[in-house]
Amino acid sequence: MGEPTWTREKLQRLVYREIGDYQLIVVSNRQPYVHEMVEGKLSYTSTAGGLTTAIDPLMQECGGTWVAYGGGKGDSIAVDANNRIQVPPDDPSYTLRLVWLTEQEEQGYYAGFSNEGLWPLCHNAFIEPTFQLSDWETYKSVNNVFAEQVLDEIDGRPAAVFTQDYHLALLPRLLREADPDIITGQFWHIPWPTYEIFRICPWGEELLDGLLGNDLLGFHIGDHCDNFMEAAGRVLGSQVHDEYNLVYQREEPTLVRPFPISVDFEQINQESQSPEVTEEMDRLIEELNLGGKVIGLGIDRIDYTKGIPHRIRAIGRFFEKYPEYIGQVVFVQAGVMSRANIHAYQQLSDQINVELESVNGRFCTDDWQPILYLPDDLPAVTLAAFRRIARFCVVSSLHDGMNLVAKEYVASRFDEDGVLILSPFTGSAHELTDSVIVNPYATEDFATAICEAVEMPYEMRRERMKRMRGVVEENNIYMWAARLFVDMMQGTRRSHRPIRSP
Ligand code: GDG
Repeated sequence: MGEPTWTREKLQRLVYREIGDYQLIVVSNRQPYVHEMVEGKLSYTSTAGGLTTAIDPLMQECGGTWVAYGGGKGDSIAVDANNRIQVPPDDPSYTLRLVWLTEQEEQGYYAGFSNEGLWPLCHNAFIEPTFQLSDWETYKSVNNVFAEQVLDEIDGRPAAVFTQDYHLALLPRLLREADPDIITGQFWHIPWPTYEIFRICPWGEELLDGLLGNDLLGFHIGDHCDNFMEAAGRVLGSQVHDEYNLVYQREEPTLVRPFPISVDFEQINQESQSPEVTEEMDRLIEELNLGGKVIGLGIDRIDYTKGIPHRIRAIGRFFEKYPEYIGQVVFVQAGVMSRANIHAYQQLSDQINVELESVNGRFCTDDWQPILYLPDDLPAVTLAAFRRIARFCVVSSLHDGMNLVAKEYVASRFDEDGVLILSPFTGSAHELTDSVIVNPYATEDFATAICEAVEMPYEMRRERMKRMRGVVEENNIYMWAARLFVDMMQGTRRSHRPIRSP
């Protein structure tokens, strides 16, 4: 018998038991809800991306405060005098506290050091990282701004701070120096590179030392933990105990463990059965002329790590190799543009357009287009409808910490149909072994994999989808949160501190 499935209620009970008098503070760059002024009226949107998908349901259950950068035009109007607002706006259950940054700070810390430096450094996508001293200085000062805000929120009370991602690598050390009693945990949502790559970073020592201010540091998979521990040992000379996953820096331990992130299986499963989704399916099939066709689907933030040009090339090759499918298969590529002010992303956009023109130009007929490209922030109901319409979903990342799109597709297929084509360079490929796994660089194999997905008999699709659904149902977001939470609260340093009972 496997471990029983984790639910919101079970997680809530666990948090209640473990948290005692500690307040839970989540810190991330991106806020879960952005406020905008539309025609003089305040409105909000929930932000796209893996982080919000994973942490928002956790905070809705646990309460506490989420500290994040307020980047929306309506944010300063929405908050109270202490820069706080209760969210989700429609059914408030936790506090969002916003941090304000100047344009220059956002440029240097976010676009610069985080996304032109760390992001390409951590992903094997052959985009050269750029490291500018001024960006690094801004990154350090913004991490200090976050630390001040978090300490102000804590106000000397017992607190557990759960930091997200690569924008805030220096925060845990700053918190620890200010108050060694704060419990610190961090989850790194992207891969950690090998030592050979990591040492490219001119400020690698400071980054590692910052992260080793954590009691607990989580990555998606064991390989990333191993890479991190090796870097700590070789760059910083920290003591590394591989057998216990412990790194000692300044004579204090950090537990480094894999926690494969996931999705809210049950919610996606339920939502995808709603009448709204069925209506949306009918609308899309009608409007996009998809009736009677086999539909393939990609949903991605438009990012060079997601292998979108590789996917389009493979679709082109598929129609070349299997011309009997011309007019029969339509590939829908959806997804939201991101980081559009960074040169590498503008180049990617141009490259996608060139690849699209090449495939659509070659194969288009009077009433059929092989690839429909919808680079918009599509509403959740539309994405849910596409997942149900799609016979197969393609995730072709060149490198990806986990990839939630793959798990969302599986969770939404309550009909137990559908094929997932998945890159081996994703964290998800470690769990979703019943997908069709294919190297996105191997165009020929990729085209064959698409054909395999199109032709896979119903019984086989069903068996494989059933097994994958079992995996995602079991290893859901609540299990991820529960394991992280327990390790953070009961970590090695924590053991000598009293747990205050509720
Ligand atoms: C990072 C790591 C890791 C996409 N387009 C739209 C939209 N989405 C949603 C998807 C999914 C999320 O965004 C993307 O999550 P991923 O996991 O695929 O990727 P990253 O954003 O790169 O996330 C990744 C993740 O953190 C969590 O740790 O898995 O490896 O890179 O939920 O459905 N949502 C909406 N409109 C869109 O157009 N509303």
